[in-house]
Amino acid sequence: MGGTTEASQLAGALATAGIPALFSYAGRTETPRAQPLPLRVGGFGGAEGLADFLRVGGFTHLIDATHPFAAQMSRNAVAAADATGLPLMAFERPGWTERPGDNWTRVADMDAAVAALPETPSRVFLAIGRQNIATFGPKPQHHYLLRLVDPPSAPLPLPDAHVILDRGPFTEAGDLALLRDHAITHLVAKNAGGSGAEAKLVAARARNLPVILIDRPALPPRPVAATVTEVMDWLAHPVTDRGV
Ligand code: 3Y8
Ligand code: NAP
Repeated sequence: MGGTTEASQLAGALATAGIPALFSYAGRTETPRAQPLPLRVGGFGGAEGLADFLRVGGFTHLIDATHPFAAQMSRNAVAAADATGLPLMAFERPGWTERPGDNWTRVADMDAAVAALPETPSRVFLAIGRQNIATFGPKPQHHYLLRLVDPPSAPLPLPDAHVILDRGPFTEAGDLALLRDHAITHLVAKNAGGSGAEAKLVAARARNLPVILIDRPALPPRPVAATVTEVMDWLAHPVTDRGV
């Protein structure tokens, strides 16, 4: 199950190794990146739907290479692996850690991020995508810069918002220019980790901007790999070989 830079890297490795695999997107974006594997797009219909899909498809392994904030999908993957007895591996990048020069306020969730914003009207780069914009409705006094993958399909729930359309991975130079050109005073971001979304944090550090960083949602215990090699090794050695 894909949708991240890491999933795309893994797709390449699987294709190169000639390992039969199916790449799954939720269908959140209009034109998702092509993959060197057969694709399927759309939900499975909950954990049970995923379990049925895995049984019927004759799959031998389930890899959850979705995003750290794709919590529902990851929970369903654990439930479906339990229900089918299929071995599951999560492929997840480590979270970002604070560096000298960072000015971070770490918060537990989206509501805490709203609370962490000042009352004084400010200029906020709300770099969390589309799904949680309405959460920031209680602080309409700010100017919000929104970066979306696709044009919004409905009016935005914030009175003072500017939308730019862009699909990552992003660059430090590009995000530095964005913060400068939009005179951003605050950055709100998820602790996604990985390289594709990190540029904005590096740019915020360079401009001494405060960052409100949202911690990842808690997930059930599951095996986690942090590199393509770890996943490929796991695939190559069936569970019985490792006695686990
Ligand atoms: C549909 C597939 C690849 C994967 C690229 C990564 C990097 C670029 C950075 C900012 C933050 C954000 C958002 C972001 C990044 C990568 C990765 C990553 C963040 C695509 C993709 C799909 C999605 C879904 C989309 C969400 C949204 C989140 C935008 C493709 C491009 C903000 C996450 O409009 C919507 O409904 C968008 C929804 C989930 C979060 C949200 O709540 O809005 N990703 N992003 C996948 C599917 O259908 O299954 O279209 O090509 C993939 C990527 N987005 O292969 O190169 O690995 O993280 N994605 C965040 O980090 O906060 C942008 O702007 O700085
Ligand atoms: P989510 O909230 O955890 O999942 C909601 C539902 O979407 C799931 O229950 C499942 O529907 C469906 N779904 C999610 N990922 C899927 C996949 N890869 N293949 C098939 N169905 C999927 O998910 P999300 O946070 O919206 O993320 C959706 C996609 O965007 C994922 O591919 C994820 O990797 C990618 N992404 C998300 C973020 C983020 O910030 N959340 C960032 C970058 C990329 P059913 O219950 O019907 O099966």
